[in-house]
Amino acid sequence: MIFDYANRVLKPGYTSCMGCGEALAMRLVAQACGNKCIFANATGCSEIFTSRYPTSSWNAPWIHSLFENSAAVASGVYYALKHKGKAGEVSVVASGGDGATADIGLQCLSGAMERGDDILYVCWDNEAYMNTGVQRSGLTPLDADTTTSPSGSASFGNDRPKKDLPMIMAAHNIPYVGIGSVGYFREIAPMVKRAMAIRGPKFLQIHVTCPLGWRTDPAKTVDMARLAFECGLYPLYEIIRGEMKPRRAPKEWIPVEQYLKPQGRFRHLFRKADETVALQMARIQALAAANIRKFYGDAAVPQFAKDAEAKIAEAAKATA
Ligand SMILES: Cc1ncc(C[n+]2csc(CCOP(=O)(O)OP(=O)(O)O)c2C)c(N)n1
Ligand code: SF4
Ligand SMILES: [Mg+2]
Repeated sequence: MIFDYANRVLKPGYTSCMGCGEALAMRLVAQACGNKCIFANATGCSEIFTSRYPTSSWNAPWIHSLFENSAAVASGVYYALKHKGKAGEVSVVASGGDGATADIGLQCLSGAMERGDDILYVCWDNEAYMNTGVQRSGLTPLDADTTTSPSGSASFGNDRPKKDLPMIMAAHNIPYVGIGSVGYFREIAPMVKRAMAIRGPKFLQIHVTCPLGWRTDPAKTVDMARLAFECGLYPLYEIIRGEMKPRRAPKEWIPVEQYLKPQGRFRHLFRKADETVALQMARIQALAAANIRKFYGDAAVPQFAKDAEAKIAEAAKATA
């Protein structure tokens, strides 16, 4: 059974948008953690849609923290439990969106991981500050159109590649780092269970489709997240006690266009077909190629991705 409907930790009635990947992931993570758990939740969509005053969907102790400090709040709860001799009995889970985690809360998160606090931190990565109207975060992908990285005649949108947050977390030498996806939602609960079986600091990042910010069909939430993995732009893996375990590769790697085209945030890349756009698309394809090579070796990189890398190298030579 993947879901115990009779004993839900996150109960129905929350007010997320239709097809919200963050809500699906949160429901599965909460259920896998169980209600012998104390949750600290940074502000952001997940906090807002589960706790609309005066109601709450939480069937477990839950604390609303500030935007930047859910990891510090979770650490405080852990030390209080430890002081009372209950640290092994009740687990502590902190969470936040990509903005809360990779940008504004990174210092609190780093501190908790460095101290070795026995908490699980979960980042809901929908790739922008969605709750306040789709602003760019450090986890927004290259060329995504957001309100603070708008595409237009002078710009292809967000001009920086996504920050590699999981590797920043791995650099803290913590015993568990995991990257999951709502595209493979059945794998989320087992990942949480593997993490929770380990004492010490644990970090889980889940790729969650946001139909509002990505401008995608709410019925395609799972499909979209799958395409992100299948094109190589969103690698999925676990690092357990230092051992890297990439998710098994898809049967075939697909070109990044198949993932980007159905999304309104990348529509500007498909409006016209000239050399500038082709080069930009090659840049994105090259990011996917680098990911595939990093986790599965050079032989796994498909020819079309190698061609994109060659195109970029050629363009760089021409401008040198
Ligand atoms: C210090 C501070 N700055 C800004 C805000 C406003 N704010 C609340 S939620 C939010 C965006 C959250 O983005 P993210 O963490 O990615 O979560 P999402 O809504 O995308 O799930 C912002 C900017 C705040 N609450 N506190
Ligand atoms: S804006 Fe996005 S993340 Fe927020 S509730 Fe809607 S679909 Fe979910
Ligand atoms: Mg976000």
